[in-house]
Amino acid sequence: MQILLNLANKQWELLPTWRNESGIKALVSSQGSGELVKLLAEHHIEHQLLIDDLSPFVRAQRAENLRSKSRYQLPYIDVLGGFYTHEEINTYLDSLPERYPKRAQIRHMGWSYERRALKVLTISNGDGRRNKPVILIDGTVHAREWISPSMALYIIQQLLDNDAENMELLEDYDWVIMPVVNADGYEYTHTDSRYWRKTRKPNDNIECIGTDLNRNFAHEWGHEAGSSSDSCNETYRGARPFDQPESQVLRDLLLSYSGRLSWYLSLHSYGNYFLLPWGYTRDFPDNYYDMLDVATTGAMAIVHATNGIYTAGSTYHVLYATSGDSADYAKAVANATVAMTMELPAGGFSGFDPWVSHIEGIVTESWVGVRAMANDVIRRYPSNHDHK
Ligand code: 0X9
Ligand code: ZN
Repeated sequence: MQILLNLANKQWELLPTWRNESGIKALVSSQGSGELVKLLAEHHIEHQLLIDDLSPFVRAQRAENLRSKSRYQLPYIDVLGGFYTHEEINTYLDSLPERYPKRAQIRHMGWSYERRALKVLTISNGDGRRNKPVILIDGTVHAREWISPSMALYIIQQLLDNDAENMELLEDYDWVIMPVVNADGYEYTHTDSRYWRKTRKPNDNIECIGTDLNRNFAHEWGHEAGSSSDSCNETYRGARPFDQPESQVLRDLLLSYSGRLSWYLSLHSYGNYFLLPWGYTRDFPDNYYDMLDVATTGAMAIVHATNGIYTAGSTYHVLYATSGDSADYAKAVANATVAMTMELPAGGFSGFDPWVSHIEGIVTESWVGVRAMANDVIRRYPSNHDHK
């Protein structure tokens, strides 16, 4: 395990994609595979080649996606019918205020490093009441986690199109949704490299590109245990906190709601986890057990609906140490009452690449959880009606 962990993220881009008590499945670049096999043999680690070349699989998925998407005409999209690019998602978002003039509002928050427009949607019930408390959801902080923007889009459609069922969620709360934070990385996974995680901004060390946005936030930034100072590593934290335009935008968005941010939910994949602060320390925030109750409500709703199993707890304890991630920042600095990372279910070969035909099952199941948690948050932290 230690040998593999030492190799992970290093020169061969080793990506552990799955593990249990008896084995580990990993993805490695073609240049590195020979040397990896040699090293495993030297250390007497039993191993087996599962797939020699993953590119036919990636191409097959790409073809499935393009075929399925071609049935729809922008700006209308079918969230369940494909994975959409950043540009397609922006076109869809931009169409919403026209369709829902009283209920949907788009804010252009800034630009990615490669100058893609970073947009945020606010959904309300249209009653004109200002300064309601807020549920803030982001997606695609990590580029390859494609089910994340799909889930953000599904939530948008539930709140806007399925209003009869979901209007109560908007009675005293506004929802703020940013489906794609890491726009450049996400685009790159569509065009060049399906398993890219980080941003696309070059580093001083010209060999390696990109920073892990979820290690670039200023709260307890830079701990060696939860992030890397090596720009070639997948959890590279950047040279300084917030030296990425995309994390600056998410920071500004979070701070603009501090004081009325009841729930911050960051959509990632994969692993079926509800992860709570802190990531950087074994200690717990003051209201940890309230947050855990909310997460448990989500886990219970999902297990009742589909038998899907989620684990809830602090990132440090149930996953691994992280430092400088957005949930810790939202809790500590933007004063989120509940801050949470949701690791959606795995799909496909690597876990990051569900087939188009699997989107519906994942997002409908996850919506059961998100809806139950939203109701729980709304019940626990009722809005102050004096804000007019
Ligand atoms: O490592 C991460 O950034 C997240 N996992 S992922 O596999 N999607 O990369 C988990 C971050 C969770 N951190 C907090 N909730 N504080
Ligand atoms: Zn992630």
